[in-house]
Amino acid sequence: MKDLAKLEKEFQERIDRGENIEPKDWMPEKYRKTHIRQISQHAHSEVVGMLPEGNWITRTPSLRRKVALLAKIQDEGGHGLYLYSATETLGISRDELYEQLHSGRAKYSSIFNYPALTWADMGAIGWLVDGAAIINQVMLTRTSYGPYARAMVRICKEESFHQRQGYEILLTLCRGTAVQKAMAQDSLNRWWWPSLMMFGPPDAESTHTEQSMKWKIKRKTNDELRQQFIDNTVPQADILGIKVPDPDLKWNEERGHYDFGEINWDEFWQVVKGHGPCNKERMDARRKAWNNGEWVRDAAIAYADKKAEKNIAKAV
Ligand code: BYC
Repeated sequence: MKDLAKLEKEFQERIDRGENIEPKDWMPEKYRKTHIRQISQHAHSEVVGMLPEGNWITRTPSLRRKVALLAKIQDEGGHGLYLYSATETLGISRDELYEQLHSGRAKYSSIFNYPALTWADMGAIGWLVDGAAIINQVMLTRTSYGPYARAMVRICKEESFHQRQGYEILLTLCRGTAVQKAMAQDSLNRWWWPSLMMFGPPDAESTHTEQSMKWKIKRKTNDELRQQFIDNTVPQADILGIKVPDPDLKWNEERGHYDFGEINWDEFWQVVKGHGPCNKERMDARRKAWNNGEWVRDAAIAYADKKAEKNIAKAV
């Protein structure tokens, strides 16, 4: 049997050559655990992320908006399912993953602990939240773990529709009445800073970035992706004619990037630790959905058992 150091060296060489790692390949235990953590957090984020928008399905301003919002939310449920499947390839069951979420042990993206107060928030979530997600996830289409990278390709295509539908909601409001434009500005004011926090803590405080970059789980750091998001998004706000709520935001000719103000990291950690405006509401909603769905799971299992019994009877 090869010793561990040799296996680890060969594993790193495969990563350095740009090879994908597949479920049956040997991998260091920490690589497996890091993926279970990251992919399942991502799956939970998709599923919890359905809640702030689900809240607006019955209150869309038109049938056309309702159809698009329903499709977007359904996509998010689908993303959660691909990602739970990708996580299962690492040897953990879906029940265990759900249990981690419902018991509060698993994290999900901080952004979904903020309330969606007005219709403009459906625009801001699509534009900013999905916009931030795309920047992060395009990088993840080249992540080193095959099932995660492949799931990301499809997810990114769908996210780009989500981002456009959000931007178009805001474009319509910004071309509407003064009250509608003010509603768009108010939603940008509330969602801007939490969107920047989605990329995670500054590089200097990030616990996982260094190792994740070596293993090509992450291809760019939290700060690099955050900067990319700001550079892409500020000109889009200019087109809408609304103002990013950051007095220190300024184009820096020398750096070729926008300089921006201090992010409130205390607020970020408060939200991550469960003390954000909607943490309790989101977890209560998830647990309620899980408990209410028990009869559906039982019926599906009973049906599958009955079918298996019939197949066995036919075979013997
Ligand atoms: N919120 O060492 P770091 C979406 C945690 S959903 C909460 O930098 P890492 C969508 C981090 O987990 C988008 N926690 O970590 C859905 C770690 O704690 P643990 C979701 C955060 O993993 C519906 C600690 O802070 N996208 O697209 O190297 C509608 C230290 O951080 C957050 C993904 O999940 C946060 N924002 O980097 C619309 C993408 N940030 O685990 C849209 C996949 C950090 O040690 N994930 N933490 O207890 C990633 O790319 C990386 O996990 C992150 C963080 C960049 C998020």
